[in-house]
Amino acid sequence: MNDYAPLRLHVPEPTGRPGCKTDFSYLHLSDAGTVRKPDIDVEPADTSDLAYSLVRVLDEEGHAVGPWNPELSHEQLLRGLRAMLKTRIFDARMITAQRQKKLSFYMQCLGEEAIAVAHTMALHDGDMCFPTYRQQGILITREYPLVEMICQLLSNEADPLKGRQLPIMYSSKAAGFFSISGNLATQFIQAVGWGMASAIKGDTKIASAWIGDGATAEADFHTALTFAHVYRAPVILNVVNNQWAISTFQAIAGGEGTTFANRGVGCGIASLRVDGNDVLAVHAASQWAAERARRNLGPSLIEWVTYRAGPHSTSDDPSKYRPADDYSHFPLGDPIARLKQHMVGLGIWSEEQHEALHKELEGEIISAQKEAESHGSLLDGHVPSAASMFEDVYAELPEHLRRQRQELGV
Ligand SMILES: Cc1ncc(C[n+]2csc(CCOP(=O)(O)OP(=O)(O)O)c2C)c(N)n1
Ligand SMILES: [Mg+2]
Repeated sequence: MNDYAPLRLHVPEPTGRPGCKTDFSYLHLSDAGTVRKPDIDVEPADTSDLAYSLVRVLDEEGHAVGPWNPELSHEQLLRGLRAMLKTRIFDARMITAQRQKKLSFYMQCLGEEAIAVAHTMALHDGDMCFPTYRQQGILITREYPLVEMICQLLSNEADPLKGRQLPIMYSSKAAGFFSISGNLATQFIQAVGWGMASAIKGDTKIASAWIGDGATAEADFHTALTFAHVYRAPVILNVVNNQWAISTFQAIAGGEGTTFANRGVGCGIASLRVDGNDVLAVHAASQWAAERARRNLGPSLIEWVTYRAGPHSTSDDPSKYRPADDYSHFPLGDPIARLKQHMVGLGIWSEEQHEALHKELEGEIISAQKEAESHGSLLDGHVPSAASMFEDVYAELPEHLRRQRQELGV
């Protein structure tokens, strides 16, 4: 006989479910301006307090406070606001186009716009991003042509990827946007490898890797951290903790008893946990990490705390697994509203200007959409010809594929 109770497992649960309001106290927030900013040559082990607190710059009134204030110029603030708003309007229009059956699938980044936009603003042209499907803000900030993005979404005759990728899985070497892979977490090992190659070549370009909270449970995440640490690869490791991985809560991927930022510290990587809905904090932390990478001080891992405000994709209904109004109670607010409040407080922005910018961007997106649709959409069947599947793989088409192509008559 022994006096032990039967063994049991712990299965994490979210603090809210449909009909039961979320208790967001699990987030462990810090007040704006209270978290220290270490020198860029900080020892990774000396960042463990930063992996548990939350870097924030914008306070409740929209003032920029504390050591992480990046002191952006008015032009930079406006550039950030513009790119975030453009991303949001673009997403909204593409969801409508998907509902109209012009495209097969879409994924929005509602509520997470600040992360991709302000991070990109802190990078240099030529730095390579290895994004997931929720960083369309990178392309928009780098002013990649909207028409090409929409042609990719429509899988039409002018799709630069010839219909070979799921909509939203863009690819542009020139824009420093590595081909998106549907296989989660592959971005991390590829980015570390690219950064290592950049160092081996003696180049000055750095890599930026992206992953979601859920995908950190993949082995590739951990492999990437080991390589990044061992070789001090010039890479920024971004973990976007938007609280959800489709219908599973972030605690299921291991965010309950520790933080995702703390994974980095445990691997010997300088790490920060940052308010992802605070565009100024995102810019400052990204710049800090980029500078470390550029000066051969090694990788940095940043956990961006944010909230996936919309459904996972056009194939998801989140009201089945979380309170429908959850986002309106998220304590870090909305990134666009917060930057707008800051700019209005500075006296450089107004409601009227905001409305005018909204109209202007909407007009730009509508005309890009019209032009893209003139090349076809799923509705009219103007999709790349079947012949294109035989192209771009072999320098000389092998005999058996030549025969298959003949059989198809294309
Ligand atoms: C290796 C792998 N496993 C599972 C999937 C299916 N899948 C696609 S997105 C997703 C959720 C990912 O959540 P997270 O990493 O938190 O990113 P988020 O969607 O929240 O941005 C899953 C499970 C996949 N594409 N690849
Ligand atoms: Mg997620």
